[in-house]
Amino acid sequence: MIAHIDMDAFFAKCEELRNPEIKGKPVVICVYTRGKTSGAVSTSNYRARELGIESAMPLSEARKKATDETVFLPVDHDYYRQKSKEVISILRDFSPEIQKTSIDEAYFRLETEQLEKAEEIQEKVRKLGLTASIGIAPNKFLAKMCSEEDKPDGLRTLEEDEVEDFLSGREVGELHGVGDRTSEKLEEIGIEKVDSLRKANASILVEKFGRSKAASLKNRALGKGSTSLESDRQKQISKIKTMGRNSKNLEYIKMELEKVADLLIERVERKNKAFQKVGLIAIDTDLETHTRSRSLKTSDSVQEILENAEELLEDLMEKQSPEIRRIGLRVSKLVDRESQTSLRVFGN
Ligand code: TTP
Ligand code: MG
Repeated sequence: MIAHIDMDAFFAKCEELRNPEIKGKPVVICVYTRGKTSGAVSTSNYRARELGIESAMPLSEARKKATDETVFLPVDHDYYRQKSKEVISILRDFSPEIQKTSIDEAYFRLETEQLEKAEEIQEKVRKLGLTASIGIAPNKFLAKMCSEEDKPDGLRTLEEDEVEDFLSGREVGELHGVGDRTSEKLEEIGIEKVDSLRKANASILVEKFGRSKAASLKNRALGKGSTSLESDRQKQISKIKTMGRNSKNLEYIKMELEKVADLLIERVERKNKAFQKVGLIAIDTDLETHTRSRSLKTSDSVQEILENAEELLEDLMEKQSPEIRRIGLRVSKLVDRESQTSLRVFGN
């Protein structure tokens, strides 16, 4: 079984923890843009949500809904990251395999005594002064949906034989991973409910979405999904591509390298990582692999990857001058990067 943990009103709870005097009041965490006059709501505690103040709302609107006792505070990512680490370290005592997916969410594997372990985790989180909701299910996307079911401080488990009931009657948009655009497109072909998606004609889905997306939609409706965790202890991220043509020409290879770097940095960003080592991988026309690497100060910059990789490439070409067929890049010694959540309020 896979478990998913999602902290409740995370940033707001963190602030309540260090400012006990605001506990019980509506609390709004803000990302300010110009001075303190404009910005957006990062999150709000449950009291503020009762007033209708929610994530991503413009501050001007939030202020209109606020009562006199409502507290507005600026985001402090460093502090929340610290608390996030404390939560993850609780999980480590219960699970060998953890995939952190954001500052307040993680998947983890629970092989035995799932319910007891989840309760213990929640208890330990409460002792930190925070609360978490946990979902336990046969795969990741169901676990994620379960963790949202009984928020806050909720615990929901779903057995294999309950999956169909759990999903049936829901709108397709309630399936984790099915966004507004996909829901709209499904509606265009007359599919609004999970039940109709489950029974939908495969060829119509393929025509509308392409083979791979159609399959993934169908699987979601059937409650099937991935159980593999990309452990956050992942050691490296790499990307390699076959060049347009085999070459010994430095400028040409550098051009291909830039494309690889663009793809690599996307992965690095998606995983919210920074790195301390850059490596070059070159496979020549005899299929021999050449590697070079270099340590650096913590970085998350594509420019830095490229500058270092180009020097490594120059060195390789100068010394061995192989005819290159495939070129790749690797970053390793990964560390967690600053959270990107503050950007999400602006829809990025
Ligand atoms: P969420 O887990 O979506 O929200 P939450 O933890 O505040 O509340 P819930 O109890 O519903 O889980 O996001 C985690 C943190 O990410 C949240 O505390 C603040 C931040 N965040 C933003 O900065 N912008 C956003 O648009 C959202 C949704 C979250
Ligand atoms: Mg949360």
